Amino acid sequence: MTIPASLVPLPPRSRSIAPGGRLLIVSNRLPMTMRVHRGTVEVQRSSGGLATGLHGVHSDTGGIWIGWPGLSTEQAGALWPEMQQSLSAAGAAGIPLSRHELDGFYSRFSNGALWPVLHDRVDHPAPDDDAWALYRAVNERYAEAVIERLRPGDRIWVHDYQLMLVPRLVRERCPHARIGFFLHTPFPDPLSFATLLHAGELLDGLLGADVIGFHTCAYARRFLQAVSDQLHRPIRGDDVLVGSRRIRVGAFPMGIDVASFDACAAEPEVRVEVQRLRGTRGVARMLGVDRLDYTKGISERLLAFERLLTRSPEWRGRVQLSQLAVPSREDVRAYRSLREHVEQVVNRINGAFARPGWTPVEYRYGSVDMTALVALYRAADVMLVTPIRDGMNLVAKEFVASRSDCRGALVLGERAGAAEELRSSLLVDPTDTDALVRSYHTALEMTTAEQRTRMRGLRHIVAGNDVFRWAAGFLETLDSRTARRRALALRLG
Ligand code: ADQ
Repeated sequence: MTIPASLVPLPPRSRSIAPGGRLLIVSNRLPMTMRVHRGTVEVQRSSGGLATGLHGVHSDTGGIWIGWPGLSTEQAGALWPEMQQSLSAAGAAGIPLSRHELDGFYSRFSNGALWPVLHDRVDHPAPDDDAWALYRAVNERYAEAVIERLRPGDRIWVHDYQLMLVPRLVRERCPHARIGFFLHTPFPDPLSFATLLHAGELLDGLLGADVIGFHTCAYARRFLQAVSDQLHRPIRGDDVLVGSRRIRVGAFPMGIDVASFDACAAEPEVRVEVQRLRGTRGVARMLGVDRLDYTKGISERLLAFERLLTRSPEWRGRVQLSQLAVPSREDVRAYRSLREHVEQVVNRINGAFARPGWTPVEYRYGSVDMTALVALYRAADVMLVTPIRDGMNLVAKEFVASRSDCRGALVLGERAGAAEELRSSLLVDPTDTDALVRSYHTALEMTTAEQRTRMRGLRHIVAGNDVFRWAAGFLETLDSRTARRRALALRLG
């Protein structure tokens, strides 16, 4: 099979999202978290990238967001109906999941088996039959929730690796539905993907969609190769042929809410916090901000920092690495081990090099709000975004959007999806410790003139493709692909 060279990112045609029908968004988690407090239900809205990007089209079209509300059925207990009512008022529908289902579907299959393979790690434990059965059953539950609410003319947009069977399950029952799917992770080498038990069923699950989107052209190409190798489906240009259907596979690089970061960076509270953070003059600040995940390269980054201090004593007392790690998937063993490992390395570096008035690594395990995050980005001289593999990595884009002062240097791992766009960062192989150390030196010694030139280039790219354009671009492609079907559905009522 020849993979077309024409898999270029599809540029969105406009900022506005065409009124192409109601949007049913389907994601593992809802953009709000429910909590039971003193016998009543509380709803907390999330401001994550996906929620921000899709908020407009969701509310403008009277859409429904379908997903898990963050509470097991055991935790919700008798309050589940009340919770569903609050969600419904907010344009959402909650999928009830028990602790057992969450353990099998989410922790063991999605995060224990599928996530590592999608990041090209083949040393993963094989999923057990029970975990796969629960993944299937929960995907069926999501599909059922979509089918129950589907009306003629609706669009369905399914998100991410937890729900790869949903497009096929909906298609089987609703052959004329208009379905898009977006994968937020990388798509790996087809041979890595083939090591996963049930790889073929997962690929086939995705082929229920009309449009399948990835962050980069490379992921889209690998997906087409996997479909050709494993399912022997014909490929024409960027399309997969399944019977009479043509499925569009394309790159839609996700952006962030650039205007919000830019505006936040100008807030007086941020300025005050930046002054405080910069503290001691003459100490350069390096920064890492990540979910605590083994794909983010946190240990490798710390080891390179240790090597910098060991081999270049002139930096001792003159540089500090601030690492912020947001807790993640603590019920999966690999994540608990990673947390212990990172803490050990931090303690070892601080134990070996700290002196009165200077701590080499400042490590924080927790989440911060947007004001604190933007202040950290603004106070940094060097931003380290060095994942081993990453679908996109929005932190790199957030850093750039926060730097209206055009200062600071970005060290970016070449295997993050963002590296396809952010070419004027300092690109580095995140697994090569010496290369990382060299990039730290280059970043720390970069002149302000060079920082400005590079940052201008980066800001141009980030501003040109924000999260609203990303959503509009994907939905416009889905609309143009399915326009005839929509017209027919509306005529037939
Ligand atoms: P993640 O791997 O979670 O998601 P990433 O792109 O790294 O996503 O973004 C993480 C988000 O969490 C950023 O918005 C960042 O600001 C925030 N964050 C991180 N640490 C934080 C902290 N301590 N406190 C507060 N906020 C923090 C997946 C894929 C990515 C892909 C995204 C979007 O793995 O590759 O970019 O989805 O598609």
